[in-house]
Amino acid sequence: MVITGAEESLTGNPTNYDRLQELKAFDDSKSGVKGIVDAGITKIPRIFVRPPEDLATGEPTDTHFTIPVIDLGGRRADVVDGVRRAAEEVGFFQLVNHGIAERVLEEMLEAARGLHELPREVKAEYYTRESTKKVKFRSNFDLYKSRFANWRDSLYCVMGPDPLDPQELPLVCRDIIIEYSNQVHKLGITLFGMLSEALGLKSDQLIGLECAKGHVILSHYYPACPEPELTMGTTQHSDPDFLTILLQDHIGGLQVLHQNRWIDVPPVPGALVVNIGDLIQLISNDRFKSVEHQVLANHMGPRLSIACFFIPHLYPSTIIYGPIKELLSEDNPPVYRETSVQDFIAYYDEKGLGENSALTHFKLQKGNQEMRG
Ligand SMILES: O=C(O)CCC(=O)C(=O)O
Repeated sequence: MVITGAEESLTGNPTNYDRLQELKAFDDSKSGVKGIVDAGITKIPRIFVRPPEDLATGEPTDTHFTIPVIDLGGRRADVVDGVRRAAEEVGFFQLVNHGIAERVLEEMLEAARGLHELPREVKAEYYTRESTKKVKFRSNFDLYKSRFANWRDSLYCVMGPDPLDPQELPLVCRDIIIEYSNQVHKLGITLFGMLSEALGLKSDQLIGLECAKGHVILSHYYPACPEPELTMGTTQHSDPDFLTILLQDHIGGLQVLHQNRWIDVPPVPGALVVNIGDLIQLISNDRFKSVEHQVLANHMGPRLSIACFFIPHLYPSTIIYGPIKELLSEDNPPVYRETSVQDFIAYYDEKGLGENSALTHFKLQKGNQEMRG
């Protein structure tokens, strides 16, 4: 693999830098960021290096504001109210007492580590960018579209709505992914009921709109980085789904953009992080916020996180999504045009991660915001 280091990228002749060739060399290695780290590098390859202006977006970290923590074991009306406020004001909250046993959370993180730390040749069997594959290991889904590669590898598994053949999952994490997937799906159904009520709708309305119809589990692995100040674990972005439930380990690094300041999402033992996705912002007509977030690279690591995206990916859904009509009025006309999940995802994937929200593309022009009957 010929990938050059940060030193050359900052001081070398830029005409010597064939970015596409270096991306291909990295991709063809099928060993991800972990493979580079295992090779013993001390300077990060320049496909990962960002100029300072691309590292410092937003204002400095705000240490006064904290992400809300919601106790799912509380009185239902209080929980729904907490969910409503968090969804409207922050777009993120941490959830405790959610019903998924700590044993399951710990085993899930341990198995994800086991997967990413398998020998290169075993992981390479799963390494692919083929769009129809339900289980794939890869580094940077938008490798050839983004300006800078992220310091992370991921295992991507489409868990529903059609059941996945367990044999497709790597043995090291097979049973626990299935168990975690079932439990997090149930939790998602509970949360969609609460989000419906928080919008003043019938509690089954979002489920009726198939918001929990499909889910994808992503196991992210962020190796320790020798030069974390030059790169990112995950670029600033919002999520292309209805809702995300995230399990993070103890390392930290996840940050949320709130009023143009980065807020840390500190690891809370046993908690899950929940965030509103772009498609809920669209159907709630901007009432609930799909907020940008990022992950810092770190000298410490590896960091592990397990994201569950509620989205019927690879499923031929026929539902067309637009702002829910019960939420609209003369004073609150639709802000977005209608779209299918497939079109939304195709647009997001083409665009890649970044601060330019996919939602902008689906916004109606001012003159076209008519009420639908
Ligand atoms: O690893 C994390 O904490 C966040 C991952 C994330 O933002 C994503 O999967 O979209």
